[in-house]
Amino acid sequence: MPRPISPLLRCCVAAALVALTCLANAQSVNPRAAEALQKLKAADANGDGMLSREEVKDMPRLSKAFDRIDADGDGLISPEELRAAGQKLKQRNE
Ligand SMILES: [Ca+2]
Ligand SMILES: [Ca+2]
Repeated sequence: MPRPISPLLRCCVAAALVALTCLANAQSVNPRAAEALQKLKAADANGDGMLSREEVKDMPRLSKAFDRIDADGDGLISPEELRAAGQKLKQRNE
């Protein structure tokens, strides 16, 4: 006869499930970041993972904010710079 699952074990499983759900939610809570990265990939014409001024010229908002986003001033927007800019924007909106 199988032993019944102990309440403690059941509790642990439930906690783990809750933790997993939270983790999944935390990842999907940021669709904007995912969207931004997707856009970056789509706009990255030469596929170097960076956005040049030329590559963002069809995105007026990005184009306008180019100098602000390009933190190190190398004339290219890296994913990190885009992420940092997005975070700053988020902080301002909060
Ligand atoms: Ca590029
Ligand atoms: Ca840069």
